[in-house]
Amino acid sequence: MSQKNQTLGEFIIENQSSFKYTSGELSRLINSIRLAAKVVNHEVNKAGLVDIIGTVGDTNIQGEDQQKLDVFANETFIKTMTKRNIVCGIASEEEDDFISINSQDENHQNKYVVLIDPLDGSSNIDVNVSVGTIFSIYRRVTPIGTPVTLEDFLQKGSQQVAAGYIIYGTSTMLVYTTGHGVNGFTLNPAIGTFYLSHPDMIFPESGKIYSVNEGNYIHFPQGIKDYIKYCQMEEGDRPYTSRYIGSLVSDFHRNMIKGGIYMYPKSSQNSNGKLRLLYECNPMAFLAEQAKGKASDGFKRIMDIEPTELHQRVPFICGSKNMVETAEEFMELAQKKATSF
Ligand code: P6P
Repeated sequence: MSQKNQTLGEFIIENQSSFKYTSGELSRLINSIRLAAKVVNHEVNKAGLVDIIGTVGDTNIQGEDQQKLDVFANETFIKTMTKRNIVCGIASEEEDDFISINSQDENHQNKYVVLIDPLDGSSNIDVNVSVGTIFSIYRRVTPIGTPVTLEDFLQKGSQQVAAGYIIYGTSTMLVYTTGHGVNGFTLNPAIGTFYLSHPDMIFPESGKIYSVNEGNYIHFPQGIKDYIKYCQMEEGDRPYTSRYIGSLVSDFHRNMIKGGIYMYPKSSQNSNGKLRLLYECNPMAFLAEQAKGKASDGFKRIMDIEPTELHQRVPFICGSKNMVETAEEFMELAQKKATSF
């Protein structure tokens, strides 16, 4: 049983035996993500100062080329995982194609592939709103010893062995699951150590918060419009409160703690929605289900969707189980009405 104030390192060691593939490789992989998270956190936290300290030509105070933070985050996570000879392939929102990692001393002997959104919500950096990194981990399905193929990445979310996010907010947290519940670790920046601060995180079955960009309301499917109007009605525990940060990790994290629902539906502008299945929706869906919440595209469980493309988008509804199920009921009712004429 995990106890509060355990360090992430102690937690990984203690729980390694509960993970069915106990080669220690996954532990080393989570540790490499932890290290990269601390490096990115350092840069994100001083982002507001970049214009001050980085005003000397195109280089920053360290004399390095000025980099956009999402490019920096991408390079940091890729370099950290590559150098430690832990994964055989990486796919990133910032990379058009997947990267095959031919480990130096072994030929593609590693078993895991990682898909990552290195800095989700990075447009919020300029206005000092919290952002996040999202990661998803699978075992490869093609033969060990051969270069990874697209097939290793186009796996259903139900095949994930681990998933998580780092939220760079008022405090920096790493929240992840290996299929045995969800645990949250808060960084003590003074000593660079993550401590178990939120053991066994659970979505409240219901909540009073709905998160959606209502600026797109007129473009939403009728079922989503009907659900939003339901949230706004004076009845029972409603109206709910609308909270939308514009940063998936932040909205998800708050809703997991307080209870709520996040929606990024398809619209006439985004025919499949905006969020990416493989490195945004699937990892957040794994966390949601492990925290007794739910995640669907409005009709189908996110983790049952058969991927067809690396950067494919899907509609995304995720959060407290009862709220997601109510939204799905509105989607189903609207679809029935539309097809009954
Ligand atoms: P919009 C950030 O770009 C992101 O991928 C999510 O983190 C966030 O919830 C959503 O897009 C915001 O998109 O269209 O509402 O600005």
